Amino acid sequence: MLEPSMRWFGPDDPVRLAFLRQGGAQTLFSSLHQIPYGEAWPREAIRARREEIEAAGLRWSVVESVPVHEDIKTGGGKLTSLFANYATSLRHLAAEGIRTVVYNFMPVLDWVRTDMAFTLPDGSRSMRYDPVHFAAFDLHALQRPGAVDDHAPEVRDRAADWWNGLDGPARDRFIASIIDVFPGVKWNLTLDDIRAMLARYAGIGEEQLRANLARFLDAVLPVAEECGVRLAIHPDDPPFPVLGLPRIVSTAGQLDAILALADSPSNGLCFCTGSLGARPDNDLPAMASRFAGRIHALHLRSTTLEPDGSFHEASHLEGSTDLVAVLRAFLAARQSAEPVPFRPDHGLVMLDDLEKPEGITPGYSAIGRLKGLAEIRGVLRAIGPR
Ligand code: CS2
Ligand code: MN
Repeated sequence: MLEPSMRWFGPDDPVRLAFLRQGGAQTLFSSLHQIPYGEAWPREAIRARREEIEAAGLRWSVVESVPVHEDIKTGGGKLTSLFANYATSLRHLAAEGIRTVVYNFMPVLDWVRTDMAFTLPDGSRSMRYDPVHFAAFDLHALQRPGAVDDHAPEVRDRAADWWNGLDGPARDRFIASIIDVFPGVKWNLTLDDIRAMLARYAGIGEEQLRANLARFLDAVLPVAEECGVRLAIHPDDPPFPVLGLPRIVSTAGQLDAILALADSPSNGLCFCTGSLGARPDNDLPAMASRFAGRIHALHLRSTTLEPDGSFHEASHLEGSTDLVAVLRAFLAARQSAEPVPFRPDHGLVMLDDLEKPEGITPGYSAIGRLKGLAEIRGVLRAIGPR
């Protein structure tokens, strides 16, 4: 009922297909990162990727992601052709047999961390979010108008101290690690690019962003339904507002509101415990149970919440989220026998990966993810249906 999967970034991924299969994956989450956001995916390119995956003895179960262009999120620009292109991509994917499509609706940035190499007590490395460091980015690097109102005075003081302690190269490295970590692509964005992107959201609050999502779904869901594609929205990471931007995929109430936009199996969720778990008021087992029927893909990871509002990514079975409880709740509530692909959402950097000179795609180490996958498969063997 749950299919073990891994993410694969395509031919440029330093982790080879065979390794993912050896690690226990049966299917893959993959995307065509070479295609610019907003363009239609040609069927031939989809077929080539599918065949490459199948030649390695795996199956392409989930597209993560067909990205949503910023114009769709802001509601400005050539929406008619963007919607048509998205629908074409869905048709072409369905024609090649790939019917689960993850997307997100996070304005401007994908996931945000402030330390991409946070060393844990055992020497393995994780990624961390620290509100003080993020405030330093917002106030001192970006110098966003209005930022001062979004951080508590004590956080602002600590942010200034921390920023003043960094030299020029350290500041540059820190800035790059925040603004240019979109999965699978490198845009060489500058602070000015981010300022321009942020400016487009002036006046867009939660209601307007949800209306823009509704408009997107109105346009593409009929096509998704017709060709049997299930869209699965990925939660916001982190699941609270950043840079003064609205958030609409962070809480149970917000997920309810999205599902209510269209009562259709094509309007579904990618349930990411790593993202949702960074909020202490998200009860993940309860949410996994409540949304079980509309969850089309699972990202499994745990987050350790620290007392000051920081968090870091934990080993899969440790941290603040009880993944065993989440899986029990999901399996108990899920009615359909249709398999749901799950992947370890990120992994720690450990063992030989710590010494790889070429570095590791943030979050997507081979060994740390394989450890996570193996642990989760063990849990499922013990608690899951045979
Ligand atoms: C992913 C997301 O790497 C990750 O953290 O979970 O970036 C995810 O791929 C996108 O947000 C989905 O569109
Ligand atoms: Mn995720």
